[in-house]
Amino acid sequence: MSNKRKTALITGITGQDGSYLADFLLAKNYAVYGLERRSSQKDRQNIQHIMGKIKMVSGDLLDEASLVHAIREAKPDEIYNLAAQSFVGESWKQPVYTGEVTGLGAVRVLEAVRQVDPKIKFYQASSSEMFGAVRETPQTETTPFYPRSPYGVAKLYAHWITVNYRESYGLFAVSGILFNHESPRRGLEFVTRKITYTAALIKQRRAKELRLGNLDASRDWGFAGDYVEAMWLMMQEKKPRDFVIGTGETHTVREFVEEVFLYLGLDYKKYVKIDKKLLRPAEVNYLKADASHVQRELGWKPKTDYKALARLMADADMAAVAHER
Ligand code: NAP
Ligand code: F7E
Repeated sequence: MSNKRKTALITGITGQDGSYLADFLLAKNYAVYGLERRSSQKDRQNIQHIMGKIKMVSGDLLDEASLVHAIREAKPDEIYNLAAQSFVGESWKQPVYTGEVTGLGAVRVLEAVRQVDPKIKFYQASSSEMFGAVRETPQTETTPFYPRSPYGVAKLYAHWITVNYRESYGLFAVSGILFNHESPRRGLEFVTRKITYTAALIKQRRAKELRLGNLDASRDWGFAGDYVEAMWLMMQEKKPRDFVIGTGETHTVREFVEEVFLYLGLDYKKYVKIDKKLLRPAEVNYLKADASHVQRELGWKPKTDYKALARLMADADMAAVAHER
């Protein structure tokens, strides 16, 4: 077996998962390249702490040629395609753009892999949003898909094109069907982070209310730092296979709010206001993973439970809000 240092290229490195994956791969002694578009936020908040250890290459999922250049420059053994327009709510406002980036973006990376070096392994960030109006519970690798948003539809295209490139061209191309995973690096537009950040503002008397949409939706929430290990394990397999990654536990948005507010010594009922503008044209009501396959086959299971996740996010936002003062 060769001991050559492996190289990874991460698209979406400035986002939540990309930054945790970069931390994880650096600890495994990978050379890490990150694809960054010109318009990326220049403070690079999530990856500031590792800027001296990773290399950035310029590129955009909308621009096939830029992906070919980036792959030629990085010469990766593994590509993790994490870049996307990832906010479900926004996907109704920008359906075509979401299709271009989140859907067709994946085939652009796959085509670039095929052209530059078909031996490069490819990981696709598939999503539990593909299950949408769920056909069975809990959801497994064989549960039929029924996406309920332009985002979910775009992810389904990316998922199936990954399967097709594996079966048509023999690429090592895999999809991780990941259920919601959160962290202090989560964007403020997603519900868990919106809750922990606003609760911290309320606790420190800098906000008076938290406006939310549907409190009854249930999600299988895990910690992003745990989930990137599953992505890597999938890429170390002999044969490319897809896996469902989740905790197997589900909670409503209301339960998450209650958990966080209680932890901070607040009564959520005094602060939460329902804002109809935050309701979605179609909702995914209930998601719950059956992740027994990944546990059995790859030995992966989450280390952080729901309560610990809510608390670690609340603690981080209490510190962040105090620091902003
Ligand atoms: P995120 O924080 O929103 O990060 C998205 C990343 O994509 C950012 O780095 C962004 O870069 C990049 N990006 C957006 N448009 C791009 C384009 N046109 N070209 C190149 N890069 C572009 O998302 P995340 O939560 O880390 O999720 C990572 C991936 O997993 C996404 O594909 C998401 O859809 C998928 N996923 C997420 C979850 C979850 O619960 N977090 C679950 C299942 C699947 P900029 O800095 O330039 O904006
Ligand atoms: O919404 C409800 C909302 O935006 C969760 C992405 O990472 O995970 C994420 O998608 C639930 C929904 O995440 C607000 O209606 C109520 O039912 O945090 P979210 P998401 O839509 O589940 C999947 C797996 C991905 O792949 C995506 O990339 O919370 N909700 N009130 C709200 N949601 C938001 N954002 N804001 C609210 O005020």
